[in-house]
Amino acid sequence: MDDNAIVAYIGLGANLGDRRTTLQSAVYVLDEHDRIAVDFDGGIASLYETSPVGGPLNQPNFLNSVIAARCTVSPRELLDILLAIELAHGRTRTQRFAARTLDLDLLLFGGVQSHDIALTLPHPRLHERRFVLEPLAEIAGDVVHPDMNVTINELAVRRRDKQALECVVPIAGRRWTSKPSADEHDLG
Ligand code: PH2
Ligand code: MG
Ligand code: MG
Repeated sequence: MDDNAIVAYIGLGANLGDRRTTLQSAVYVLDEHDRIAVDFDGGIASLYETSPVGGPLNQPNFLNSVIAARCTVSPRELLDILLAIELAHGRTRTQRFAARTLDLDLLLFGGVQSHDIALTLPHPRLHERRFVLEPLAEIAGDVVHPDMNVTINELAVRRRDKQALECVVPIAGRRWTSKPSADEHDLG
């Protein structure tokens, strides 16, 4: 990958269907793009089970995580790629915050700030959501939020205090995207 690649952080969410398989598949499909390289060592956060925030009552729990990817596409191109991957995994859009098979949110794109109506960067709700901040802090704790000028770690701590009751529970470690390799089988 090009030296000019920018690191983007992408939030993953699913609360319908086979959530974990869908999230794994989305990560692999994204990495197949020639101008995007998912950072499989170090850039995959744990997988979390989280209670739904907002949206219709009684929707199922989410699985959430965050990944880092090195990109030589523009933020708009990346957004379109993410939307296409959502559609390929059965995403439909009905009401806002409705249950979904796959949600891919562009959280940060290097230090880019954009207040375009089609794409706001950083993601406008990143700093208020524990289901984003907890996984993001694992892989980007020292990254400074470009609008707020504080680190992701600091934002995560603030939110933990405010929303101590919101359920955000890690259910798989940072290797949750890997498929077992032949070597691991050999070790039994
Ligand atoms: N996404 C939303 C709204 N609410 N709640 C959880 N726990 N996880 C999500 O990914 C999520 C949500 C809108 O995209
Ligand atoms: Mg979302
Ligand atoms: Mg979305």
